[in-house]
Amino acid sequence: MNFSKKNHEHKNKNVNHVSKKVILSVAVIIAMGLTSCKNETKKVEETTTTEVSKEIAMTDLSFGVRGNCGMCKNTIEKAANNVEGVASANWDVDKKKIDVSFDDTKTDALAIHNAIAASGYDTEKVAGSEEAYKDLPGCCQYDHVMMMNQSGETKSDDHSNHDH
Ligand SMILES: [Cu+2]
Repeated sequence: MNFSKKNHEHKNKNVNHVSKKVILSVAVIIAMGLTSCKNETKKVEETTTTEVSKEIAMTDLSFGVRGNCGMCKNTIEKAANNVEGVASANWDVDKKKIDVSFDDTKTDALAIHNAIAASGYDTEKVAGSEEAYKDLPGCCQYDHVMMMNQSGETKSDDHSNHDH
């Protein structure tokens, strides 16, 4: 058999005894190998299922933003899109309202309000930066008391934008 060569190297007199040990240990190693393989396969399957169930959930948000025209639209949407985590932004010139879709693990609503306000535009929650407003083209210097978010939703307890 194959074992005879190995036993010669060891120069062991108890050839039969050694062969049995070798056979036993080989069997144990094979058995261990089989069990560990099974365990690994199970682990891989579990990991895959977890990854599939973790889908990125986008949060949709709408709120009022003042503005006049297509240039305003560009500025407002650019400001919102520059916030990390924002997937899309669409401002409606008639409704004075923006629809934003964002990853809420990366940003939140207030960060988007602040970014738009910093570009010079009033939102429902944050008044636009006056400095940025002054730098807007004349046609874009919107009326600070104009109605916004014409979707029907009104927040009666929000007096932060009173400026007259
Ligand atoms: Cu404009």
